[in-house]
Amino acid sequence: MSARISDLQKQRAGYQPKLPPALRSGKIKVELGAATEPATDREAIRKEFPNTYGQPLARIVHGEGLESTPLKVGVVLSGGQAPGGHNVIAGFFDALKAANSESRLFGFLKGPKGVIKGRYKDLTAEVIDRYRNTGGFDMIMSGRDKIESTEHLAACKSNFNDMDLDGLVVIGGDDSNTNAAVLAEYLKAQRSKTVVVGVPKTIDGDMKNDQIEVSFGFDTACKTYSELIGNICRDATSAVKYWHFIRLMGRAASHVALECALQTQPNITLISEEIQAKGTTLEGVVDQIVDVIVKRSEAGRNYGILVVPEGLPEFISDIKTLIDHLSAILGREEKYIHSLPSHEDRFQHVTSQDQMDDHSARVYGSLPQDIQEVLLRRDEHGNVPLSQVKTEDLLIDLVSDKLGSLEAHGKKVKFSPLGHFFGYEGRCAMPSNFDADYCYSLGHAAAQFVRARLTGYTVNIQNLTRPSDQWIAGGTPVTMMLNKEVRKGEETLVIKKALVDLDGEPFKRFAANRDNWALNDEYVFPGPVQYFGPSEICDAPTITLALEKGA
Ligand code: FBP
Repeated sequence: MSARISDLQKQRAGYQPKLPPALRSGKIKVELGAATEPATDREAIRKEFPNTYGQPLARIVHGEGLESTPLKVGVVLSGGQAPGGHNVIAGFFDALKAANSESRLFGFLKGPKGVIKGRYKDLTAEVIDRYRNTGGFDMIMSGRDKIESTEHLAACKSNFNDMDLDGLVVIGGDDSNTNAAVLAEYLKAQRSKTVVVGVPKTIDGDMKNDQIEVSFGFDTACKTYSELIGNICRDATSAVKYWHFIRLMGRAASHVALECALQTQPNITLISEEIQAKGTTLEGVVDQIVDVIVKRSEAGRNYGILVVPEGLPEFISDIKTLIDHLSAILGREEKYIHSLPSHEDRFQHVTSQDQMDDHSARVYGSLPQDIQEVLLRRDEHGNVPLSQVKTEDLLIDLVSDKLGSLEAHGKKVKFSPLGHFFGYEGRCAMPSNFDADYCYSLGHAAAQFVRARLTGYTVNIQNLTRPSDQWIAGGTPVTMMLNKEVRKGEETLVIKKALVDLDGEPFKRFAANRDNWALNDEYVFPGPVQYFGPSEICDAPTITLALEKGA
């Protein structure tokens, strides 16, 4: 890494993140509540987690209780980057050292694979200090491998024995926290002393429930994308000639798109969950967009902003059916299909009458060739690599065709589209004050759970829309958050993924305003994330969180 750091980074290095009162206290204990139950699938969960099922909720409070023996602890970053990961580690480190300066922290390298292979580095104060309040996961890097198989679990146990490890903190999303619980269960069954604690991370914002108010990183990523969208809105009203189609990251849920819509008020925002609930077809989606473009054009506005969530294709009914058909065909004869000499041959084969119905064949045929090709690929987990689908370009093509056909019927609409994708631009941004404080607090909380020898928990900080003086730190047993979902084509026990709730306040606020935003220029320009200045600008949570909590 470069020896030179920016002036802002220098200033941020000195920022002291805020902590909830209980975590600031020199004397800390973890209070256990009543036993918990998952909402569904109880027997299946109890069967897979006999040693960690039904553990109580836990809350960190002021009081005597936790021992201060020196600990050896590991930390791993899992999955996609999210702003604030370094602060989780810094908070974890500071809390461990505050309890006993002899404690040591090891960072497993490049994600869960580092845990399986036993690759780690010593995280000293010197290392930690270089990364305080910075974005990215580059302190120890991340990876998407999973600790799943019995061999992986056994390898982890053996590494932990060799390292004499008291605890492991897994910083990840719903899958990684589920896998952390599996590891916790395994280690407990094996009478290992190593406890495993999870921290909720993902910019997608889909790891949330009654216990976890928001995953870290969502705040900064949405604010960063909103700045960019606001800038484009301003450009659109200046140039008055382009329609900007903006795809936003978020593998499945549309939380990022919804939050950015609430912040910037673009003309059209597609919410995948609504499209799925209404069973809207691809043609239906295109018709909705064209309707707004035509109406704006009639009002003399041949420009506008459309926001589309990355996960959209799998929520459109006929694309979903098409993907299911293609998956079934690939399941039967993937090798044969990929041995065919040209895309034309593959197309003819998969769309033949004995393979798929006419409607799916027509939908497939309506897609541009590059997207047809992506839909014939599967990643190592059997999923379509959807992030490679340029949905913004697909919509631009289909809308252009539709407008072309209107022109053939005498209705001419000027349409100059530009496509954008905002994803990686936001994942490593310098954490907002909200994420810096929240993550540092999560790290502190994780340290107290390891000190209390609690395992199979995901830590949380609650009351997040209030000032940090009123934040409450605690943890939820992972078994309480599990349910059965189909992942990689199989029913699996995982932490329930939170999609956009169409009855929730954020969606209702959006739905109540979108017709106005569609036709008029009601754009809002949030500007860049602010780190220094008035608290109402620097420390504000997302609109989504504020509306969900009635703040
Ligand atoms: P996590 O769920 O692991 O936090 O990752 C989320 C995400 O940023 C998605 O929004 C996006 O679809 C995906 O990662 C991109 O994955 P990759 O980093 O492998 O390109």
